[in-house]
Amino acid sequence: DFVVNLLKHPTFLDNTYTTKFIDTTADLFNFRKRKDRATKILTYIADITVNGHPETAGRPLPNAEVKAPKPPALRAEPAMGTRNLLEQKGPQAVADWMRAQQKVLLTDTTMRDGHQSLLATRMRSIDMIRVAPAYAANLPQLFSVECWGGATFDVAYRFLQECPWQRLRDLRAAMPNVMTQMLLRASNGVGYTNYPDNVVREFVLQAAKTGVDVFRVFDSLNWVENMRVAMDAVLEANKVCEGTICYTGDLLDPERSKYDLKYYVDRAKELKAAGAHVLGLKDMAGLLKPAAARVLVKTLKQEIGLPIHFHTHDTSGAAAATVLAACDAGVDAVDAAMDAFSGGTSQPCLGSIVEALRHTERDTGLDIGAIREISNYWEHVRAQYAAFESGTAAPASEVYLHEMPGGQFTNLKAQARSMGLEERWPEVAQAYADANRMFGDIVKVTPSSKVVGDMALMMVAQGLSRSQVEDPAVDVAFPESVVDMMKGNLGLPHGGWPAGIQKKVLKGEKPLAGRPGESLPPVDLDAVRAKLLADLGIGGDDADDETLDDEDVNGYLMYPKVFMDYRARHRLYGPVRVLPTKAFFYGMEPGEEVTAEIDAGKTLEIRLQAVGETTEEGEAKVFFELNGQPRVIRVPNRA
Ligand code: BTN
Ligand code: 3PY
Ligand code: ZN
Repeated sequence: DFVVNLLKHPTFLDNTYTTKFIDTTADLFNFRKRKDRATKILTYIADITVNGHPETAGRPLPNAEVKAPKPPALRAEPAMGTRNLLEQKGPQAVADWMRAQQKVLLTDTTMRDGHQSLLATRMRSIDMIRVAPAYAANLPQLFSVECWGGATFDVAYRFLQECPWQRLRDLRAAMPNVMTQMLLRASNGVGYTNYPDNVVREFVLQAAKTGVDVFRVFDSLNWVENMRVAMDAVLEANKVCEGTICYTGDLLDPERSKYDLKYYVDRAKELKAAGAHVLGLKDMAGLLKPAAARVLVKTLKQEIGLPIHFHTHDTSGAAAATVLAACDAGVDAVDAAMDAFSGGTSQPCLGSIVEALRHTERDTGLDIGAIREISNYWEHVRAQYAAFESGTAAPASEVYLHEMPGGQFTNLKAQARSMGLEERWPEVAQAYADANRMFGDIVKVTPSSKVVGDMALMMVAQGLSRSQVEDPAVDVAFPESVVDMMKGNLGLPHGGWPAGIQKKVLKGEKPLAGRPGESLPPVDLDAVRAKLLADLGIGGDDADDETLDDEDVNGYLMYPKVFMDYRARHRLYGPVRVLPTKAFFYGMEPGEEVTAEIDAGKTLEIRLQAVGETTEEGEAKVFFELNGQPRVIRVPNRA
């Protein structure tokens, strides 16, 4: 063992060792049996094959006919795109260029909001990275590819057992000519509550460094004051700052005058003053109707002068009409999802928007054949994720009642199902609307939407009406998230919180006076790094070849427990991100063979031979062939 350790030691291999090397290099004496990455991956497959994946148990299986997705052929060398412009001339030049275009610019959201809204954010990196070169080569005229942020960050660590930063890095490398775009919840980072200012700043700088070009920054209460730290960091990184207003209510409804034209123009002016290069208009629930879009886009174009990037969801089925109305009114860029990931709670259909605008003065110039090929790929990808389909089959005008964001809708439905409330969904929808009014008619988007959702589920589960919840004489144990929001930890909504409900929730405790970030002490980043190194045992004996980089520290700061759990599982299972999606979620069948590229050019050919009997100790023996060599893996049989 000693000799093996010695021969493999980098210092030895480098020829930089001295005679003192053996005395001073403690890890040479660490003979604990280490598992290599291939063994760890086999352990994962064995575990899933024997015990099933906790997330797909009891859910629909992919159709047996489903074939592995095959990315389209590359039609050309990647032509110059928006990313080249950003690199060469900077973010203001990108904004100027946008305004000078007659064509409508398109962002493809498939790799972020598309699967976040249709498949509970479960799309794995490998399915994105494999098609990314086809975007670069075949659709270089896209404005951007939204592929990071929102819920994708924590879901990657938490449920997909992969590093979100690595996804970004790989996508960036595979698509060097098209801008990547992320969704950033301003002071909430990619989390659910406000973080200290220096954590937000570091996160943005790291995201820019790893590969984000366009930052869509929004605040869940449209409080621009609470967006400055994030926006300033984007400006500091010299990336495109898309300062974003969230749309809610109904612009043309005189009864919803809280969110009238003046409200949006005022917010947009604040965002421009805060340094936004682009004005984002984020209709996260798909509430903006065509006639209102005409008025809103036209007015914002006139009054603000920034290029406008419109985002919506097709929950109602009417989103394409709104997008086309926005195009008529002069919107500069719009979001859409590739056909196979469009519609419903996702974005409207990219190919259809391209076709609708063809031969008009706003023709997008995108190659519809290339779109079809990429969408065909996505269709096969989507089929692998049958377990995560929500089963929502038709457009729903009910969205105008509850106003739930597309990304939340399917999640809340699943939550309701797990609480045995699925049959009572219409009540949940009504309670969501009631809770919103009770909180003063607020913007509902992550994380404020989650708070309203928590409240609504509680009201239905406990049979509480809005007036009972508001009644000081009725005892209510409010959800944690509601208390947090009423304390001011998500910031301030337009017009403040209704005094009555705030008083009842806080039980006499005083709410925060200012911006949460002001009162959160900065995190000592060096101390966090040192603690992490110690907790993970890096540099010590039992951490194998683990490392800790700046990306990891930033991941930990967003989600300490989620990150640590991810690292613990990584020790057991290794880089399972390289597995094909079906094997990852369902394990393998005897006789089945998969290929996994563990490093560039280094592949594992994995064949499952048989699942053997379970030993007296409760361990199942699983027989593999790895690159032609027999391997037996034992895993606990928990089934
Ligand atoms: C999770 O759901 O906890 C993350 C996905 C991977 C978890 C693996 S699946 C096999 C093993 N059994 C579990 O319950 N968790 C791990
Ligand atoms: C998110 O914050 O994840 C959203 O998609 C909000 O719309
Ligand atoms: Zn969205």
